Amino acid sequence: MHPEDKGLHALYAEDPVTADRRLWGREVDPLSRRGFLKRSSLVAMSLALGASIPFARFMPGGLIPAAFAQSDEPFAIDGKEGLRVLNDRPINAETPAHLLDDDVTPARHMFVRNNGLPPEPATIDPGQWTLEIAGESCLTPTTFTIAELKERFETHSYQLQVECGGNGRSEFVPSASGNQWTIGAIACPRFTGVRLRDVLEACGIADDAVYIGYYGADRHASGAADKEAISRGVPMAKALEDESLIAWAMNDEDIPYQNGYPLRLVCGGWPGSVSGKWLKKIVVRNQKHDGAKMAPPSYSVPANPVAPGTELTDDDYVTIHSMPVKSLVTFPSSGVEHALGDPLEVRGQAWAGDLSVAEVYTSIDFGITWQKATLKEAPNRLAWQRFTTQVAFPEPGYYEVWTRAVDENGQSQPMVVPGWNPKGYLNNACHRIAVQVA
Ligand SMILES: Nc1nc2c(c(=O)[nH]1)N[C@H]1C(S)=C(S)[C@@H](COP(=O)(O)O)O[C@H]1N2
Ligand SMILES: [Mo]
Repeated sequence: MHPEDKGLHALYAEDPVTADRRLWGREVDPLSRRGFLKRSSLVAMSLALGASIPFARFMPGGLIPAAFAQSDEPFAIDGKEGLRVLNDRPINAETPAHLLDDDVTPARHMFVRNNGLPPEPATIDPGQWTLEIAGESCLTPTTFTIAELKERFETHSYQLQVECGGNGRSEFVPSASGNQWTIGAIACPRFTGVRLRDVLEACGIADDAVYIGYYGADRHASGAADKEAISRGVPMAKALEDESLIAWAMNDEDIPYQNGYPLRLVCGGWPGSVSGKWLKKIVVRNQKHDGAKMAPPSYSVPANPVAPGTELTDDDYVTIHSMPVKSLVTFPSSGVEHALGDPLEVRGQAWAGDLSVAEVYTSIDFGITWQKATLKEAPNRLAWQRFTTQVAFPEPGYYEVWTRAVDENGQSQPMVVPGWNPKGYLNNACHRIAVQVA
């Protein structure tokens, strides 16, 4: 049996160093690690945490305290602040949860997910930039400048979720290759542009149109000039929604370079990969788009649940459409110290892809009991929703605040990592923060 097939708990018992690297990308303090091997090691775990764990009796075996997941690595990406860099070639960087506390994600805090080599900044001239609309199901292929888009079509603004399909990948066991996103490949800024629908209709959509695909100005990581890094798309119904935008602005400013300046597609609520950056061309297709990273296993999951580690063939997969329900505690940040007696104000964001979020709950006893939070409505469809709640702690010690959202169809976030899949997509397990109550 491959060591990865035994599950994390077994791997910790056998080879804790490898298990740490798999889970955290580094080795953790041995004292901390020893703590979660067995419940009998509670003393060691409490020592490492510097506090007792009042709800220890409810703590799932093998649970690694959220307090151990913190990292304050330095970084430097032009125009970005506070992001955790996962890869610098190409640049991939995620946002710590506490920097997602704004209702509208500021540009400096929006994550970056690059598949290839972005166009050189010096080669980008928004005055010269063109967008070509073509494809076998486009009746009148047309090329627009950005000025022409602004002039010919009505301008719309929406706050839209962009979440990478691989957000949460780091928690899958056996681990999936790719950027080890933890929770921060999500943002919800406000985009301004024209409706994709208006532009496509102006160019004539043939009756046989089923899909659109995008092409960006970035190139494949190999540097090959004729090879796309990524060229994905959405079915016609998603493309024609009011909120699907060809955007030139984010939060009333130019879109940041790393997020697709000067023009990008935004189809909110679906894997971020459908929202093409540095947008140059859109094709209307009479078949499912077949650009780079459209075929399985990219942005695809098994049509039916599979055992972790199962090998699949292309026919076993379906392409991901809407992202699942999810939530994040954005205040306080994990590891906060709190005085016993005062209730702790907890707030965060919740979203559910194409759907709205109906309820958000928090738990301080490892998911045994749940308290309903106050939830705001979204400013528009496909934007995340703010939740707030007050949490009271019964005695001093180490706590975790867990948060769980439920979508309008009654689907809840799972408490543990859901449906293993080869590429590590769609992990919408509950978010947890550590709180030390003294
Ligand atoms: N042209 C182009 N568009 C792209 C990508 C890319 O590498 N090139 N990455 C996609 C992926 S996988 C995601 S998750 C989102 C991320 O958007 P962001 O980098 O602005 O956060 O952009 C998508 N659009
Ligand atoms: Mo992505």
